[in-house]
Amino acid sequence: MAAAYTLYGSFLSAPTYKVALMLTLCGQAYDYRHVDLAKGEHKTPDFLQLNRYGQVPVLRHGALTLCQSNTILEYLAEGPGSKFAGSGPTERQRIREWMMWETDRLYPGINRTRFFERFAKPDPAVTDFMRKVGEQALGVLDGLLDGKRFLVGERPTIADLCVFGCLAHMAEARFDIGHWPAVKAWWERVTALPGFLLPYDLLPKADRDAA
Ligand SMILES: N[C@@H](CCC(=O)N[C@@H](CS)C(=O)NCC(=O)O)C(=O)O
Repeated sequence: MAAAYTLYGSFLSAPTYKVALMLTLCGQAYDYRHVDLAKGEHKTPDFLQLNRYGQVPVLRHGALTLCQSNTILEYLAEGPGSKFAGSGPTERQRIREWMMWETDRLYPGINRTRFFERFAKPDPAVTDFMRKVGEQALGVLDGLLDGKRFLVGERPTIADLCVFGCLAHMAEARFDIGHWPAVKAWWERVTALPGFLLPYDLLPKADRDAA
């Protein structure tokens, strides 16, 4: 029998990882469909029916087809992931602020730099520019995590899963987490959550049905 959720993504993709991590930490089984970005499978007419932006991830749940990883985290937090939703309107607002900031500053700084380092190899000045964006964002994150266990409140929320997912491949972009001690301490708290897995341990390289 098909699982309630089907995740379309790539094992190389940080936003795919965010959604897979959330589903896993919430104990939700999902069927997985590998989308080969190198072959352009995300730009085919069939895939564009799932995600008009031509990107992974996509999550299907019953009649709903969802894209944009951070909004998928919010969707899941309204259902089986309620323990990651934050409590009360103020915490939920702070969570949304973190997720907007991640999209605005952290994701480009870290994951564009990784894309340039690993795949695109543009003029080094381009990579250096994005690296500085990433370093600046990591400095902000480090300052705001100083003395705190998690980003919002006392418990992990989708803000932590969003920001962690964004940082998970930072070493591939040659960011050394040792330069940001509060980020490193928080990283260790997130990776200690029950059921936690790093991206390459979590995401398959081919289609996989839930057990
Ligand atoms: N804001 C989107 C970003 C998704 C994204 O950038 N996905 C990449 C893979 S990591 C992708 O599909 N890139 C192909 C493209 O944009 O054409 C999200 O969070 O879901």
